[in-house]
Amino acid sequence: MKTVLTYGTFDLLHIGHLNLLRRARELGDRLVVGLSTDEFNDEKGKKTVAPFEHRVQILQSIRYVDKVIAEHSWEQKIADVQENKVSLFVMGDDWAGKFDFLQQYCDVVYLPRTRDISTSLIREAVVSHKTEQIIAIKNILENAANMISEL
Ligand code: C2G
Repeated sequence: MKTVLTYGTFDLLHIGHLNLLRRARELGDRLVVGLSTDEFNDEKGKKTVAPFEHRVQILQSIRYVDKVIAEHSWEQKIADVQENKVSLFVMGDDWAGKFDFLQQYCDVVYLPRTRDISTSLIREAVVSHKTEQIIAIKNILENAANMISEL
């Protein structure tokens, strides 16, 4: 039984996350995901939209994910590898080299990130859509005010 381990925030789940989870799972027989808690994301300086409990349920419903554990700190990875009898640690290559210290406990692989998608891009798209809506409403109100003033 080859167990694969990966970590992440997985906020506003998107195809980049799914590609990573699928490829990680395909490298073994089961996939354990260390999911960053809201408190740990504060420590990472990462703002999230979905709370930890929602992100847990979403990950648990993905067919590639066999087990979700909480990621509370940077220091828990060695213990997680040992407790879960992990053979392979996988991360996207934006983390390349950062977790090579795990090589004395298991194999370490960095997979290419999926291009042109990220949680921040999604957030920006929502904000710009909202801005367009606000501008459209403002124009409608101005037109209405002009029509009323001409009555
Ligand atoms: N990812 C990807 N392609 C993207 C976006 C993300 O392959 N377009 C990968 C990342 O490389 C990471 C995983 O998806 O391996 C989860 O990404 P995040 O939720 O952003 O994880 P991060 O905040 O980087 O947390 O201890 C490690 C940290 O918890 C990693």
